[in-house]
Amino acid sequence: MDFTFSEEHQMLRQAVRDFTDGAVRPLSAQIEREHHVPRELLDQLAELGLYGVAIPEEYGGAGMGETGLCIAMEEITRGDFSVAVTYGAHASIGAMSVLVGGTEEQKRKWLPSYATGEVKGAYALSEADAGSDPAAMSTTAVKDGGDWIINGEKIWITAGNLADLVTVYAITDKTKGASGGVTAFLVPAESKGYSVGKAEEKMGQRGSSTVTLAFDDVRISDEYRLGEVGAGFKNAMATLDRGRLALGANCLGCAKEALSLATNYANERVAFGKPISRHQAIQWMLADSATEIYAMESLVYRTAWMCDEHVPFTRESAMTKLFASEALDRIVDRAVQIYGGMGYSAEYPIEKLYRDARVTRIYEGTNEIQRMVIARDVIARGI
Ligand code: COS
Repeated sequence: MDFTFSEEHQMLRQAVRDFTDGAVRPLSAQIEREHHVPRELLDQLAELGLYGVAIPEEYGGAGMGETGLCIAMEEITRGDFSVAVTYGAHASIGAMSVLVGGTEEQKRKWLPSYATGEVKGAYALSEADAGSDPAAMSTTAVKDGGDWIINGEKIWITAGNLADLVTVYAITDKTKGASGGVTAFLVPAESKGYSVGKAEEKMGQRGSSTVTLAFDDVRISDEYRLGEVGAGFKNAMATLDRGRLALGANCLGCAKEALSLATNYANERVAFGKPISRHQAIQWMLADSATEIYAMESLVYRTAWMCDEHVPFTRESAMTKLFASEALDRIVDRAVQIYGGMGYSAEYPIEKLYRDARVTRIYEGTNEIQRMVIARDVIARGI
C-alpha cells in the first residue's frame, strides 16, 4: 500500500496553492460582492493548464486523472468556493461528460479545446420538475432528417452563461425513460433558439453564476449527439459519479480553510487570561474538525485513485459526497462558534464559508439521493 502522492501531483498542488494564494483569495470578497468571477481569472486557470488536468494526454490534456482534478478543486476552494465551482463546471462535469460519454471521434475532436479552455463546457440535467428524479425531465430532442430539434428548459446550471458548449440531456424516447429514453447532446451557445435566462440569488457561493437555459426549437446536427441514442442517462450518472467526488474535494478545501482560520483565531483571541486555544472546549472542537478532515481527505483521494484505476466507484463517490458535505457543515459551524460574535459578522471570512457550505448537501444530488445510491448498492452487492 502506498498513500503518497506522485511528484507530479505534489507539484500540481503547490502550483495551484501558489496561484490561489496570489490570485484567488485576494479577489474572494470582490467576487462575492459582484456575483461574478472575473474572466481574467478563468483565463489564468487556462494558462496554468488546469482545465485539462483530468483529460488524458491522448486528448490534449495533462493526464493527471481525477486525482489531479481533486487536488486542483481542493486548492482553489481554499481561496474561493465560487471560483472552484465555476472551474468545476468546465473541467469536471462539463468536460467529463464528453470523456465518459463521447465516441472516440468526439473525444478527439472536442477534448483538446476543453483542455486548453478555448471551449468552456457546462452540464445541463436538472429541470423545474426533475431534480432528484432527472428521468422525469421534459426537455425533448426530436430527429428531423440529419438534425435534432431540442425544446425545453434547464435550471440551476452552474456557469451556463459562460459556456460555449453545453452538455444537454433530453428525452428521445418517452416510453423508455432512464433506461434508454434519454440522449445527451452538445449544444453550442451560439445556436439559434438557445438563451440564457435568470440567474439565481443564492444564500452562498454567490460568485458562481447559476442560470436557467432555454431551448426553443434549437436545431443541431447529429454530429453534436454525444454518444449513442438512449445512452444519455448513463452518461449523466457516470459524469455525476465524478462530479460528486470532485465536490468532496471542494468540501475538503473549504473545511481546511475554515479550520485553519479558526485555529489562528483561537491562538490570538484571549479569554480568561489565555488564548482560547488553551481552553479544552475549543481544543475539542479543533480536534473533531481535524479528525473529520482526515476522514474526508482519505475518502476523496482513495475514491479518486479508484476512478483513475478504472475500479467501479459509484458507491464510494456517493459516500464521499455524503460524508464530506455533512462533515463540512459541522466544521464551518464549529468555526463560527470559535469565532463567537465575530463568526456571525460579514466582516470576517467565516460567515461566508458557513453560507458557501450549506448547498453542498443539496447539489450534485441531495444527500438523501446519495443514501439511496449507497443503500441500493449495499443491498445489491453486499458490503
Ligand atoms: N453510472 C452508469 N450508469 C448508471 C449509474 C452510474 N452511476 N447509475 C445508474 N445507471 C444506469 C443504470 O444501470 C440503469 O441502466 P439500465 O436501465 O440499462 O439497467 C439506468 O442508469 C437507470 O438507473 P436507475 O434505474 O438506477 O435510475 P433511477 O431513475 O432509479 O435513478 C438515481 C437513480 C436516483 C440515483 C438518479 O436519478 C440520481 O442520481 N438522481 C439525482 C440526480 C442529481 O444528482 N441531480 C443533480 C444534478 S445537478 S449537477
